[in-house]
Amino acid sequence: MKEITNFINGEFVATGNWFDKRSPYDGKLIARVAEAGRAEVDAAVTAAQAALRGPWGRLTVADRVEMLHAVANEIERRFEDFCEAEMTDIGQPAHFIRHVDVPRGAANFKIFADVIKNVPTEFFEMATPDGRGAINYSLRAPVGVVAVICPWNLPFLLMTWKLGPALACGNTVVVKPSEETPQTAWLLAEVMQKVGVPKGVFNVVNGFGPDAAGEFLTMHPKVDAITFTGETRTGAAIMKAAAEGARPVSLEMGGKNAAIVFADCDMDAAIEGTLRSSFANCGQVCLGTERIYVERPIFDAFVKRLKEGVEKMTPGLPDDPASGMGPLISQEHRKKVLSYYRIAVEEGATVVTGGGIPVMPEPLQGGSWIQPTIWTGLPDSATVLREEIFGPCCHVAPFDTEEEVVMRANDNPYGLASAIWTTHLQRAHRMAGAIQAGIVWVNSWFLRDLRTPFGGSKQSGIGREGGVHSLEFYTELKNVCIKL
Ligand code: NAD
Ligand code: 6OD
Repeated sequence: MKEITNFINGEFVATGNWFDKRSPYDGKLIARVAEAGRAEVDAAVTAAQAALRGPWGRLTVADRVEMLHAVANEIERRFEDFCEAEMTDIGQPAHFIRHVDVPRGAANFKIFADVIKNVPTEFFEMATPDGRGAINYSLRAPVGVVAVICPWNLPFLLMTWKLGPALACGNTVVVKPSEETPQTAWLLAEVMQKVGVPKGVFNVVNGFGPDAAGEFLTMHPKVDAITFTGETRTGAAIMKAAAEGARPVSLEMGGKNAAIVFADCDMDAAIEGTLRSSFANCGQVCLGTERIYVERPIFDAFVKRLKEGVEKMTPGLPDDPASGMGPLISQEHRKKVLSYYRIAVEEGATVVTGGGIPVMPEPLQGGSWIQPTIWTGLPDSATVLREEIFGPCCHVAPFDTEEEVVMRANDNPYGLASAIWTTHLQRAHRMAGAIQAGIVWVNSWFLRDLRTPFGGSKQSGIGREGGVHSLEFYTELKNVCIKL
């Protein structure tokens, strides 16, 4: 049995308390995880604070860049280990993990190393009353100890997406992986140790959220900033924790994203894109589209083709090349998603396909498998059109005009992402401007250069990270004024 420990001040640390990590595809125990209590969280934060004053704090930008490239290279060398860990933790098809999650994780270290290497500074010359003048320039200093609170849906990608910029900017970190997906943070600790990242710079504490490792970490007075990805409700709790000591937060939270399909779209591309945007990773992607609006003349044809596509998605194990979809992360999450499946029907939905649990062969019956589901026929006020479900499901509704669909898409508490399918150039630009979301895709989905800003509007987030935008959160910008 694998035993996953914490990583504090450069050492792997077990504790007296262990919790179980079970496989999403058969429910079997795959690891036990050492839970960090208050003492371990305190030790991790204290080590991170001390490391700021140690060798790490004295490295030049060039040294840090070299170290981050070494981290990325070592992840690439151990690519198979990371894929295996991620596949067993989240149970999704290998191609998604091999082509998106793990490679993007390594890229997160390289890209932010390049960002910090190339960041310019501003410089102003000013007049002074004595005529000698002065110069002003800006310096970026690390914020300090950053708490990184991670979700389970794309664990490695979303953890490294925060670690890359945090470390590039010279901060030290304490990471709290999701209790559902502890493996890749543990492997990353081995990588950090191997490439010689100084003790205390990178720490991992395992455990749960409320009244546990997550809360102990975000409430810790020596934490200088908190970066979080997860549910909106949790983000609100973290904001409250951050208010104690007036610490900055970066929050990437839930979504209820709309895909909008115009009659002038390339239908094949729109179908392929919507199958991915609503069902990839078993619907467990914050950017996923659970609300689909289709222009009325192509509505029936679109629903028919989407249904055909969904019914071809056979569930299977990650290493089965025929698998179109893995299970949900846990039995608990399946209960939540199934409760929305019930509510949709109670509120009058037509179930186009799915709606329940698939029959799986032994030994997969203990897994949290679920049928991908399409609904039609609900008003925009229906529960499944307002609340984030985070499962493989979507509702498809017809619309008649551009103005109407903009209003309906925006009439939602979330504002993370949107996908527009059209071949009409002016309309694409109009829609991109009108939709309230942090990212608007036109004729694509989940395509983003890591140098661009990423984040949500409304209840989907606070702040933007990505490329130079990450510097706003992970550094303190200070002005230096020198009298000549
Ligand atoms: P979650 O909010 O339940 O948990 C996220 C993390 O927060 C976990 O590590 C958890 O242990 C920790 N946590 C929970 N309560 C806490 C507390 N009171 N104090 C400190 N830490 C606490 O989210 P999840 O279920 O792991 O992830 C799914 C959610 O994440 C979805 O809502 C999804 O939309 C969102 N998400 C958003 C983005 C984005 O970029 N906007 C990306 C991925 C996932
Ligand atoms: O594009 C990314 O790197 C990013 N942060 C994706 C988020 C996916 C959410 O599930």
